[in-house]
Amino acid sequence: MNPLRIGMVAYPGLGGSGIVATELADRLARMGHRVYLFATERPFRLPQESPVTYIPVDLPYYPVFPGPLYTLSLAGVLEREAKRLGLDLVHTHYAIPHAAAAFLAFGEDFPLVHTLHGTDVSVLGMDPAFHGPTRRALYAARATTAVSRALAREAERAFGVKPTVIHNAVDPDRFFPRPERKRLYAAEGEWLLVHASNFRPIKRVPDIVRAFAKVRRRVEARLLLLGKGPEEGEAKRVAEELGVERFVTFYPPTPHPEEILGAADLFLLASEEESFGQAALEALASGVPVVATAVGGVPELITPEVGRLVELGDLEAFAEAVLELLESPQLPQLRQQARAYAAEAFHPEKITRLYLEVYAHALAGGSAR
Ligand code: GMT
Repeated sequence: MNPLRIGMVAYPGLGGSGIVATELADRLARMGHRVYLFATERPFRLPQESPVTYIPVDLPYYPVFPGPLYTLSLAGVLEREAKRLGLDLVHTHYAIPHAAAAFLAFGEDFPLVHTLHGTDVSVLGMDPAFHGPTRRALYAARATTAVSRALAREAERAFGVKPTVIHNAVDPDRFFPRPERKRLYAAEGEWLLVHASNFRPIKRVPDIVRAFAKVRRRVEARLLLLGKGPEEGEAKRVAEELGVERFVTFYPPTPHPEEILGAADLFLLASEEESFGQAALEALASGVPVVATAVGGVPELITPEVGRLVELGDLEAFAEAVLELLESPQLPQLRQQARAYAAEAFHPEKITRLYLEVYAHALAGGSAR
């Protein structure tokens, strides 16, 4: 394929959709494509030396409006810059409001690709305030993709589109085992259990603390909660109530989660909704088996060779699964399997090729339906 001029639209913050978009943009640019990343801030995961060009989306303030008009500002900058830069296609990540903004900017006569990530379909996508314009925009696009088969099914029901399933990628040269770092986070003889997220209610961080308290009754362990968000206070309160606060470390978001993940013994994910689970994939690549709730697309990622799945809300089963793995003589083998599986099945080169196939389909006049 000849080098393309690609406009990528993403949220720049700590969310998984922004990480996926930024890493894809970086990889495509390193392959020789010209990639322009549109966001309200420079994405925190975009390396300084990246060949990707960051295009700021300004949010002009006018007192007549009740708030900044992000959708309209994005549409304006996309329309203007696409002409100036001669973009071949625009690829948005997270449909709300990115799909509608791109539709406003280009209508149907431009190659638009939209990647659905999760709550843009299940929560915000179902909100009557956003559903109509989002459905219209997705339906008119040349292609949509979804990060799991579970999410693709949900999107088909919600919006009538047929997304191509492309799982997320992980870079095995960045996420790899770092057992020598474990002593930085856990005392001698303690197992190190890690969770990383934006601590939103759907992540059920307090449930992780409750399950951890059960684990602590049987083995020496430390829980490291990496991230920040609305449930941090509740997670601290539960840790105090259960008397395990001394063994729970709250660690602020870092641009280098690989340094912590690589040191862990297990990764824990107790979400009530999860279309994929990017942090769990990063843990696997770091050689860290995962215990997770069997929701959304998580079963597409966590197989018995690399972790355990439990029913949502069954904290007894969650703690038992953690203990079973910690006490299993198979744990070193699971670690190796996790690493090999993530590095092979979710390698960025493989995933980037799949996106390029979707681009080719969009450029050839394809349809999202
Ligand atoms: O959909 C969201 O809740 C936000 C989004 C994000 O930006 O973090 O998360 C989703 O996209 C990630 C990247 O594809 C997935 O790894 C997460 O599983 C997914 N979150 C949910 O489905 C709750």
